Amino acid sequence: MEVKVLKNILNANNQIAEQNRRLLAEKSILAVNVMSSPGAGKTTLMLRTAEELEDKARIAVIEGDVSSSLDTEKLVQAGVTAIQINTDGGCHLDAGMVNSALQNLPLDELDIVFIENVGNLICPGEFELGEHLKVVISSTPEGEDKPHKYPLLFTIADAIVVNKTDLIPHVSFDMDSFSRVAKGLNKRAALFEVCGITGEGIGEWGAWIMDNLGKMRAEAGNK
Ligand SMILES: Nc1nc2c(ncn2[C@@H]2O[C@H](COP(=O)(O)OP(=O)(O)OP(=O)(O)O)[C@@H](O)[C@H]2O)c(=O)[nH]1
Ligand SMILES: [Mg+2]
Repeated sequence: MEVKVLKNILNANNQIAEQNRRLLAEKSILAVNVMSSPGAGKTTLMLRTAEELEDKARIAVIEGDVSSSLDTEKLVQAGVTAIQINTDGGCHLDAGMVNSALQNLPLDELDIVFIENVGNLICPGEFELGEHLKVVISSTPEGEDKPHKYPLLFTIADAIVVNKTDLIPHVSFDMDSFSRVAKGLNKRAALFEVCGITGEGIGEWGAWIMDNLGKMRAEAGNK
């Protein structure tokens, strides 16, 4: 019985995710779902990405948090178009929430929408949002064993971003071991090593995003 209930919820979510996909395709917008545990550096990556892509693409960020609008305020203060979703206790975003946020963004003036999911390394992996790319951030103080212990997000990710590389000397994070396990779960994912404070590695990450925007638009043009 419970399995059936969960299936119904996921089916309903997937139908709205499909609507989001159609809306994004109509507007030729790339959508990127950014997931991580709380504090791994999602908002910081959004701020650095907005700087990196400033002259290359018009971006907006949908901010998902259980409560508060702190992350949106940070982005807006930095001049980034951003909109807040509060889940009021929910541990992940769903496609309906993203649909409401999309309706409130100036879609005709955007190239890329980043969706900062609720800080959680488990639940966001279960819910399609209609995004083109799934990204998981793992920060070095969390330890190199996260892909072992929370495999789902690492398995479904198109990119795995290791953040807080500046802290490696202090937290004894073994990058080789992390990469080995992550690649064992998912050979397809691009792997980036970045520092949200110094901006190291953000150039490669930004180039990958732009590359995916180009590919998405080329594929849409061929249809
Ligand atoms: N040392 C260091 N600190 C970082 C780095 N990136 C982010 N931080 C800090 O880590 C803390 C959390 O960063 P956020 O970007 O707010 O993390 P988040 O994933 O958005 O957090 P939630 O939205 O609460 O889940 C902040 O104090 C950041 O300044 C980094 O590369 N190095
Ligand atoms: Mg945040």
